[in-house]
Amino acid sequence: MRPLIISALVCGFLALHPPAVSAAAPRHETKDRHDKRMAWFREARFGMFIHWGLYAIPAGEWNGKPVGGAAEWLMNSARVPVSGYQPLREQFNPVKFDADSWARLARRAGMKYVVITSKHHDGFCLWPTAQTDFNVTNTPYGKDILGPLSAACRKEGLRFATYFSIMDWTHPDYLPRRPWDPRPGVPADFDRFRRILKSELTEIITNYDPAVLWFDGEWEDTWTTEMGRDIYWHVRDLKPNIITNNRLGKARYLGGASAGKDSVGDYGTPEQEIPAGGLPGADWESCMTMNDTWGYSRFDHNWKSSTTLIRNLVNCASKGGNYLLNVGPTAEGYIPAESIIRLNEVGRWMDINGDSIYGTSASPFPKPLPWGAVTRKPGKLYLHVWSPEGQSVVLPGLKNKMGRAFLLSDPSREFKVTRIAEGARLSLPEALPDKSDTVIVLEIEGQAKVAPQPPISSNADGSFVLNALDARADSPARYEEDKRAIGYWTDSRATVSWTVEFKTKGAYTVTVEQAVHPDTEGAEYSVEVDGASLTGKTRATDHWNDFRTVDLGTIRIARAGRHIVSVRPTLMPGFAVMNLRTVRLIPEQ
Ligand code: FHN
Repeated sequence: MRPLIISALVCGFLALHPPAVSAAAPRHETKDRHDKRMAWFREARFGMFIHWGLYAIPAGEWNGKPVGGAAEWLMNSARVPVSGYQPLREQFNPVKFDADSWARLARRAGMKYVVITSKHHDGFCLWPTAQTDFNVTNTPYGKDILGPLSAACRKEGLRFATYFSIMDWTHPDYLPRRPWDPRPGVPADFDRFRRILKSELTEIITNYDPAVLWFDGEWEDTWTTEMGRDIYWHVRDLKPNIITNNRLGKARYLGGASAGKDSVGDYGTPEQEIPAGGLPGADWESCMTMNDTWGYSRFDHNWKSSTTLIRNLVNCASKGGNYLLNVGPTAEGYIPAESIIRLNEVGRWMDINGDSIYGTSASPFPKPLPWGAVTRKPGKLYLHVWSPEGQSVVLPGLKNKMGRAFLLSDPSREFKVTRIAEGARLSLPEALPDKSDTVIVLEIEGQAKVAPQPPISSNADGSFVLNALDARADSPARYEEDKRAIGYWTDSRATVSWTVEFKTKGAYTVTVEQAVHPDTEGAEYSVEVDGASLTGKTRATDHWNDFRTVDLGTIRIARAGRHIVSVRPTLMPGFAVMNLRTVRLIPEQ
């Protein structure tokens, strides 16, 4: 059947069966109702991301040459005009697309939901939309993708969800134009574009009933938080219990209470990273590629190991978040073999250890643990051990009465756990049964209770080294494990601080180890202790991971005792204060 006829039929269907707008979603949602709406998401912990569209055809190559960057950005990276990109649809014919096998792969991997790009930045739609002819019906393939995949997900007991890009490099009404796009901007009507977005979203919700709408491409100046809020309520009114991510607003890198006025949506979306402290007070989901690119690239062979994928999943859950792991299918409709192999290995681990992931809450220990990670449920700690130092691990500050400790994969194998001054010590077997992550269940009485972190005391020479790992950072500032520093310090109201025990009063030289992106230099801040302070002004280093030590001068501590040492921004001319690795206080002789 000619594709255009299909579009007309869809259009006709929608005209005859306008989407039944459910009762409007309550504008004030009680915590109880919000928790009910988010419950399945918090239980799921693990989902599949699918980036698939016309970009799978060039697969990272254009005019016979490899194009750098993510494959789904090829049109932008290779500066392809619309007239050169849209003809790709004449080649879209994924005859090997098998929705059932994709959904089965996700289920066997232990995933509980699937998010597919219904429309990425290139504007190509994977469903027979009546809003634009730049869609899957007008291709040699000619058939709906979202329908079969949503049905296959349901068959496998998974929730179906759709990614949806606001930014659109081809739609005539989207602005801004790409710099190399010769089309005049004049006839573009952004308000009409927003109406079309709403109609597309109405089609998706009405026809495919997604559990999540995963928005993206919100960062350009033509898009505002208010527009995002309008879309949010459009979709919530259509489906009141739907969940959206936070990329309708302009606060994607924030989370929890700090997200504030620019935040629109239900959960935070760290990307290609796992916030070291999670996003306190917020639901969140870290999305990551399995190699380096979201869309399929024939040049990207930098595949993460299944051990890394397992530990990423555990790390997300141990910080109270979800892990959305991406696959980029080929133009033929195959999921790459490298992805399948890894997903099957993760699935074998999940078959045995899924209880330590699904429905768990964040670790009760405030700091990262050197030997692995912890997830928990009432009455149980799941100790994820992969890098113990010696034949035991310490649970710092644990105060609960403890019961049995046993291997999740074989409860008959028990381990000795003893109370120590620092908390508790768990003895380990000679060899860990699972090198990727051995899960030991520790039964505890009631909810986990952990003693607060003791104040930082001085070294033998009387100096203090205040590390980022031990700092309290006001959101959005947070610890970044790869930089061993406080990063994402994008709000000048956020301070970083430590509790420090000074045995004596006296004068100290203060140094700050910082990295400053050239675009953000000139931020001013003060280091404050017990009423005394020193000020500093940042100077650029080469990049966010290029740390240099700055001497701020001498500060006098007038009284021995426990004091808060804080670093407080006073001026932030750029979009961030600094990345902060260490503050040192060296006693003056
Ligand atoms: O630009 C996109 C990118 O192509 C990819 O879709 C990721 C996935 O989260 N989102 C945007 C970059 O943040």
